[in-house]
Amino acid sequence: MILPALTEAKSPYWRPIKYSLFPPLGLATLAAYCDADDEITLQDEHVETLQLNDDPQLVIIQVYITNAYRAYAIADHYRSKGCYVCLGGLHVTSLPEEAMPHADSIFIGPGEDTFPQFLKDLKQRRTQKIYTSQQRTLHSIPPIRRDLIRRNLYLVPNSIVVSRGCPHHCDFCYKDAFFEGGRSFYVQKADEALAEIDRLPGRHLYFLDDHLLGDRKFAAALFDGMQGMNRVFQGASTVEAILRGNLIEQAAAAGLRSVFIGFETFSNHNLQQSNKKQNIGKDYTEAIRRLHDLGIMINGSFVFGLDDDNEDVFKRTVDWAVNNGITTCTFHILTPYPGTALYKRMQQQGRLLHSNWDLYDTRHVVYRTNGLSAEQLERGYNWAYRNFYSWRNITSASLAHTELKHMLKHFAYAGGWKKFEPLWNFIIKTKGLNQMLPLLEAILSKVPGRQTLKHGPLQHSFN
Ligand code: B12
Ligand code: SF4
Repeated sequence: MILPALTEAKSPYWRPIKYSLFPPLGLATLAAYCDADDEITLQDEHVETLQLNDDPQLVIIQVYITNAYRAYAIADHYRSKGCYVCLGGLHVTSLPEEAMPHADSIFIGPGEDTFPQFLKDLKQRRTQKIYTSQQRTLHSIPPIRRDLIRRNLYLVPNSIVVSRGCPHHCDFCYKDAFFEGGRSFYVQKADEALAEIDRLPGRHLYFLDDHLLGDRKFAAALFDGMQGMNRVFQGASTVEAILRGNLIEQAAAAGLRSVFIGFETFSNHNLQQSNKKQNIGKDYTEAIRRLHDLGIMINGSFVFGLDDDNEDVFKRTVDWAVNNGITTCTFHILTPYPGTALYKRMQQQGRLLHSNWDLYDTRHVVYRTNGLSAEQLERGYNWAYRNFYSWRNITSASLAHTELKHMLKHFAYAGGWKKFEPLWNFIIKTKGLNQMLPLLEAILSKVPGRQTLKHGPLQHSFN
């Protein structure tokens, strides 16, 4: 099983630490369907040199848009040796015709139904060329084969997903294309998710779900079950879910210490055009206040290059993020991924500049822009990263908090993430990454925020 490196691995943008965060969870999920005595190796090119001199019976490759060319080359290599090659993942689902010549079988959509079916077919020597996911459920799936993951190579070995997809339909997102033809948002049973959490050593968890608070009933049961498990965790949510009801308080009580939020843009026109309905008319600053009162750090995500953007969007965004005490920011240049509604719209308008997938990495402009030139957009994007992560702004943003502990955590987290690259590279080389986990857990420890002090019961589960 192989996760080929994203092409970015050979570019000046490459940050080894970013790609040593999470193990290949998708492949480890699929491995669980193999027989216990099958001999499996799971290779992740982001953290190790691939060994391609073997002759396995079966080769499983996960294809993202910016590792597609590398994935096809590896697939061709194994097919020339007579191995059976399967390709699947987001990019194969978007462009099956492109992937097909490089594989014996391709897989469209999530693999929890198609992969076990394929394994049965393989045993009976009647495999098909295309497998399309139809039954969408996470109920009673076998435990992820975490034994295949070399934990010491990752900063966050405990990544976990307890749902698939998302209830929303933003037009730039892969989600609708990937889940076409079936349910596009579904969750595990809460007790099965809790059992998976129980199997993970240590305290820290990173939920990779698109929207951890997306199914309120499930999320409430999950957070309820996590009370007293002594975990600290990170995850993603929308502004809307944070503002509604008291789910976010339950998440904080269960150990949520940092949340990824897609703010994307401050323009209503941009939100409407992107079909990001859940953000329209929502009070971003109120959501931030609520999170900060709970001592939760924020990773804000922003997209540049939407049609209503002009040259001042970069400064406005950075200033807003700093003034509002956002801990880390992820900036993206709008990227029309094949299969998305955005891609179709741009294609109809003749705005796509090329199909060099290596450059579809949210760092390059691959479409004809509207309010900004391509050069302004790329320059502004790079400026925003440099400026937001300047020591000056890291300090100013830290000082936006009311609690001293939150200020210090913010400073350590943002500075540690962006300012010590050579140190991270050294730690990666000496294979000591997971020894840094206690430090991360300490940074994610509880801040006695204003809200939490008011409510007695929330206080004692975690510290
Ligand atoms: C973790 C993650 C990362 C990690 C990836 C490392 C890793 N080891 O996986 C890191 C931090 C490196 C990363 C970086 C980026 N990411 Co990212 N990331 C994710 C995230 C949050 C989770 C992936 C995951 O583990 N999912 C859970 C597992 C269970 O699902 P899965 O991997 O898809 O596998 C299932 C199926 O795809 C299928 N399958 C997969 N392969 C195969 C193969 C076969 C043979 C079969 C049968 C089935 C199959 O079966 C699996 C089980 O159902 C996803 C969002 C998401 N929810 O998936 C975004 C996501 C993949 N990232 C995305 C983006 C845009 C990026 C960045 C460009 C962002 C940036 N500007 O930095 C970069 C670079 C990526 C690139 N250049 O392409 C987009 C990709 C869009 C696209 N069309 O490719 C996603 C979908 C987020 C989004 N909502 O837009 N990312
Ligand atoms: S909320 Fe996020 S994951 Fe959901 S559709 Fe929009 S961009 Fe995709």
